[in-house]
Amino acid sequence: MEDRRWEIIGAPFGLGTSYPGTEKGPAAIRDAGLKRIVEYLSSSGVELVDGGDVEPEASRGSGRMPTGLDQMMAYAPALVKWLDVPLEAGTVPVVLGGDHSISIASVSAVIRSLRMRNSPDASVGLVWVDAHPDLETPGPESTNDLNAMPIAHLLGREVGNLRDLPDLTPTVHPEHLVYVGIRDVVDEERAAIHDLGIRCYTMTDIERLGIVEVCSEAFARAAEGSDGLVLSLDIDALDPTVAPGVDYPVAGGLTFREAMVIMEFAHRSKGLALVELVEVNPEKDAEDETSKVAARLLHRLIAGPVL
Ligand SMILES: [Mn+2]
Repeated sequence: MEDRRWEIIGAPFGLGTSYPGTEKGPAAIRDAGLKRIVEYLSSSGVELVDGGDVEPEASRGSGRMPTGLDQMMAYAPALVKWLDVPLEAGTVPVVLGGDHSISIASVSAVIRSLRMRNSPDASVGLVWVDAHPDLETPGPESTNDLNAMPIAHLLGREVGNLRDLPDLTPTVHPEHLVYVGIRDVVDEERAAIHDLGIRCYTMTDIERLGIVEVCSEAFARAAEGSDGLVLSLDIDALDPTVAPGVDYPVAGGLTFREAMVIMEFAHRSKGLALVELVEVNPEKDAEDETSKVAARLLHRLIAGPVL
């Protein structure tokens, strides 16, 4: 993919989680190596720019449940609008979270753009790499944090009144969604995954099949019948010994090597439309280790396989 263009875009929105810190993710990842990577790669001929941050205006602690709903209602149109520009130009945005609720806007932006450029019923393929399915809906069983709900919204379920915003009405078809790395699932999510027939590669599947086979199947499945591909990587998919700076660490996650393979597969995907790396929390990190891991993974994504 020698002719591909990339644009880094920070989405320092951390209001969809009860823990402070993920809003500092973009700055921490840049400082932990991404800045140097952008300089190095762009000086060696890669079409790569850092487009800066899309700052939220809202603040924490006010508004309706789930946590961050009103703040996302205010932020999503701004992020969608910002992403429209590179998407229209065929540039691949690399979005730095922020908490995972930003996908509500970023994935919607991709679907809107595909529909404007291709056909009105164009659809997106989504590879969601995460310890959690993020398929909760508001209710007594839920954490009621918006970052546990982006997939519920994207599949068309009711999450507050997010669907009132015209930017956020497009949906992902369940057959175009593939989970990788899942290992912490609540009852509501288990039922939805089974009811909707969502393809899900748990950590046990990765152990059984190997990461190369899982990626071959996952990227092919998400691409099949869809018009563009999104890779959404929650850094908590990695094992907490590798990436400790997250809000909900779950033991038994991806190795660094496995995450590198995922990045190489994304690099090679023909229809790659957008990549996001979310949930780095510098306040919970140990000596910026998680930010460094994120920067190294983004390097591999953009530079591609070593040979
Ligand atoms: Mn997530």
